[in-house]
Amino acid sequence: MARTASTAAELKEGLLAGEKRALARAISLVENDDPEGWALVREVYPQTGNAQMVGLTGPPGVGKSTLIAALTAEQRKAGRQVAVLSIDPSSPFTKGALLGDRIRLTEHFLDSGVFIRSMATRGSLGGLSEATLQAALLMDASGKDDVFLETVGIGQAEVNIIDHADTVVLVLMPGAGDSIQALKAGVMEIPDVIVINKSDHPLTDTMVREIRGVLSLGSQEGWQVPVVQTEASEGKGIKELAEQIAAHRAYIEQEGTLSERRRRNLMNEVIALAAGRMRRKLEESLAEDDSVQEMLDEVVARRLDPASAATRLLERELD
Ligand SMILES: Nc1nc2c(ncn2[C@@H]2O[C@H](COP(=O)(O)OP(=O)(O)OP(=O)(O)O)[C@@H](O)[C@H]2O)c(=O)[nH]1
Ligand SMILES: [Mg+2]
Repeated sequence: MARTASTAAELKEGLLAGEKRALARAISLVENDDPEGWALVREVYPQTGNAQMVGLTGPPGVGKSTLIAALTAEQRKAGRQVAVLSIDPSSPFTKGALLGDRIRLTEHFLDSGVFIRSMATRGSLGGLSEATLQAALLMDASGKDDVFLETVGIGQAEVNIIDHADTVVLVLMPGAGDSIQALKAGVMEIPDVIVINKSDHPLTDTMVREIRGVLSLGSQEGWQVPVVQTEASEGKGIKELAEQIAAHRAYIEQEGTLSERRRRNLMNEVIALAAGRMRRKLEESLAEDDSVQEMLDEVVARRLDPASAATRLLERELD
């Protein structure tokens, strides 16, 4: 027991001191749903809230990882500590298969000021699992100045990242007409910054015009979403992107929307955690409790409707 306690204390100390290994170990604990991991997050939580959380989302292959690598280099030049959390698409068929493949940050692996981690979303549709939020908090607690969250966004999927980022960057590439349609239709939330990467492509200008057209339909007050052209693989436009991210950050800080946004994010986080636990509990009772099975039989036999069954199930759990 005593040994465990001292190890936990050491881990916390290492984490708060910004040690790479302590951070890696702490994230593994939460990833494995180890109670020690949750306890650690509980303890270091008061030390979080200092990192700038930037979410990059967008369709597969648009260059999110390449952009993050370039942004990381930019932030390192300014002496900032960086963490990158790349979230793998949740496909039950490719569980973890894409791991590593998605990260284009090899140049930063040996830098002690950069921490890189890839996580697979365990089947929770569309994004950041519980463990991912905890991992981001741990990165924050370990003193990172910038945390870049990467997630593949296809329609609804980016809603999750918006819950955890102070600034959301949507990355697109020329010719991605679908994304413009999604933005127009409101399927995709309007981000804080839009990047058109691979701007060496001849269709770039058309794309920028179309995006500006969609944005002009939105509010002309408050933060005006900048459209930045980059060529991530060549390091072009990265400085401007970093500046726009910083400008957005300054804007929300000055307007007081940062704290509002974080309040909303944390509320969402609490609800997501509670909902996740509730779901697990319900599934357990479904598997273990005969009376629940019998109730389900009633639904199958069309004697009880699904909504009434759900009400009964909830009443039992909340008692
Ligand atoms: N021509 C060109 N290619 C680029 C540019 N930026 C990235 N690429 C290439 O595009 C491919 C995909 O880049 P990634 O950074 O892996 O894209 P991603 O959005 O992270 O991809 P996923 O994580 O798989 O969704 C790679 O082969 C990059 O080298 C660019 O500005 N111009
Ligand atoms: Mg990637």
